Amino acid sequence: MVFDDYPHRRLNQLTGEWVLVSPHRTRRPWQGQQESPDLESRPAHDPGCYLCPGNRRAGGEVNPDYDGTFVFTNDFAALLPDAPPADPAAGDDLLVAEPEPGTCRVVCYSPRHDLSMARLGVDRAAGVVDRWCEEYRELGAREGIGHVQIFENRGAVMGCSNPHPHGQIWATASVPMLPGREDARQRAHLADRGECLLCRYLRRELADRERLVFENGHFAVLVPFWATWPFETMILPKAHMASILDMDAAARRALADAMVRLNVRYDNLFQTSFPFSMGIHQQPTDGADHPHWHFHLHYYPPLLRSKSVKKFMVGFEMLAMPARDLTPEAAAARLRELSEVHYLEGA
Ligand code: H2U
Ligand code: ZN
Repeated sequence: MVFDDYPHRRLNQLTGEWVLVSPHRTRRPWQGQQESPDLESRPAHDPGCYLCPGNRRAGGEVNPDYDGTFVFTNDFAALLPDAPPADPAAGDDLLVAEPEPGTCRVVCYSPRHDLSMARLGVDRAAGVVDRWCEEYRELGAREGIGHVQIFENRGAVMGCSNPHPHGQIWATASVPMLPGREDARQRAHLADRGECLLCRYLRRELADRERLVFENGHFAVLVPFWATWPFETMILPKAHMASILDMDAAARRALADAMVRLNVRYDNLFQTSFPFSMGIHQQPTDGADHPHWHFHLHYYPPLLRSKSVKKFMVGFEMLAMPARDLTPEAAAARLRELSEVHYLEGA
């Protein structure tokens, strides 16, 4: 690209936001420390973990002796099913507030305290995908639930309180801000161009291959052209699918395969259990038709240079716009060259 060596900004087609890219800065000297691989191992069962089978949670309930996945309503849920009877802020056009009824669930991926998606194996990971589909279907069908956000927050640097492999689901009445923006952008793109934004984008990425990390029969894993976080990726279904419920059994398994392989590469990058927030963006559950929606997964990892050097969204980024030095193309090349054998295998 003509901008390869010059500061430029790139448009995030999904959000309409811009990111500043400064490729020339990656040439400045870096006296980074060489860090040793993370070899810390955890027990398969931790008596003090509130997600392990048979243990008591804060709410007083005892977890069943589960084998595959286990889902429960969050004991400290950020959302509650009932709206207050009267709206005290009604009519105030300055201090605007609305009730947000909903529910929060925790999804344990495995009874094994010591595993993560990277080391779960494709069969078990496919079980997680099946469970996500069930939850999305069940919560989305509920009266008054307009959106279901499936996500995982992993690693202490991300503020995750427990290493036991798990994710969360927050179901809300309204469509939250970020999926809402993607909804509007995808809708406008289909209306203007007569084609799905992400179908078109994916075709371009599969032709260019510069930002592609790997692919399987049903999914592509890539660093988006407009990525903000250093090693940000997206997983995109090659076929147009509005939600995870559009996947057949083969596609579900292929998604599990893509997630496991990406997580292995991530762990291998800095030889640590790689922290990130990931989430699935898909069509709202408001009952309306959403032909413009192409479901996808976002991975937002904070690490920049090593297992202890993370990117901070501060200064210009907090006050003006996000910025990056490492180009998405360079990040994709790094991820592409990594092994798909986990660094702890056989260690
Ligand atoms: P993290 O993914 O941020 O670690 O969150 C795990 C969730 O588990 C967190 O939202 C919930 C917390 O509220 N939790 C319970 O529901 N029951 C417990 O006994 C402890 C934690
Ligand atoms: Zn545990």
